[in-house]
Amino acid sequence: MKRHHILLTMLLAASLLTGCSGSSTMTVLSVPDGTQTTTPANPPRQAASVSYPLTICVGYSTNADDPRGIALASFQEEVESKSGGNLLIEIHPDGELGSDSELIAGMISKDVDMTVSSAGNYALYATRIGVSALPFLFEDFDSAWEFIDSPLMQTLSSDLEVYNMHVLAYFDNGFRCVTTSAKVGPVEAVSDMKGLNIRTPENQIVMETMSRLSANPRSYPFAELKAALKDGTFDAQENPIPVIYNHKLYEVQKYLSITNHSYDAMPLTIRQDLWDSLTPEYQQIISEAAKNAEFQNRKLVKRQTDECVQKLEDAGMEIVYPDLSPFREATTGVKDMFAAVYGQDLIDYIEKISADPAE
Ligand code: EAX
Repeated sequence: MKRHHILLTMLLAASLLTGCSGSSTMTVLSVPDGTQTTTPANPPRQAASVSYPLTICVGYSTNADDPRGIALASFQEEVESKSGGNLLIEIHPDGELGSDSELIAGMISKDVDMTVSSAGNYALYATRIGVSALPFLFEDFDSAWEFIDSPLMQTLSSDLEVYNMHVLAYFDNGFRCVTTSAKVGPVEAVSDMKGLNIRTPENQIVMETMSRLSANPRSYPFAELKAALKDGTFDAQENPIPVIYNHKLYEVQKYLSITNHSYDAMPLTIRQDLWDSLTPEYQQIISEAAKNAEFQNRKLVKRQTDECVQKLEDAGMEIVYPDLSPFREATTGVKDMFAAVYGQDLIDYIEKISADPAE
């Protein structure tokens, strides 16, 4: 725990010095590609006006078989029963309410009440929350969860509040791997990534990682991805093994290369103004249900990561285990690029966790 306190102090001190998010003035974060995002001065928080029974709409981009869909179904059951039907959870999978980036924008415009998406997708707004997606940052789930569950991550999560998002829990998507079509063949070495026509989420860190590997990344909504792979719009995509299996991407992709190039934490968020309007009792019901759903989600993602490689092979995919050292080497520049935003201390701290996770 001591480790967390030291860095938390450093980070908080740094944010006070640099007026990072949470200050009452406008903060300009110059993100590595030269564009600038501004953290708006904290508007006075205006709680929504609500009446009960209250329906809360949750939107997400994958199907209901995905571990996030299964966890949200449990969340719905627990919240509705514990609130005696005063809180109703309406779930919209498959991008019904929009793509990942549209869902997150919907939280700001108050068109969406809750969503769950990759941390790197939220980084379009709260840049620092994307740190966990840096390439090859975590070796395994335990070190990833040690960081994600640290008090430090709570500090980074609060960067979203100024964008009207309150983080309830951190679901898991797993470690992202590359798949390719029969047409282009397997990715067995970095050289096989050159010019690869690969789809990514609208996630700056993943796109930069693919670019550093000399691929040709383009973002595209997940709900339309399978059709785009089928018609040849893309030759490749990258997603964690559970996503590949639960969306039957083996029907349109021949090869799976176990690159584990980016850990994909997934903040489960609720509109801050809606959260602020809830009674302490209802906040507690939602918090507890979110943490129980998180536990279930992580267990399922870890299990499917272990079990589904064989299932994908049985379904006809060829599994490739490339030597990852050249991939790590080629992508170290992404960390350097973002160090300016995250602070080298934060990156060093996370790498230390990864090197020797707490027992
Ligand atoms: O898991 O768009 C993506 O590739 C994301 O990983 C999405 O949440 C599906």
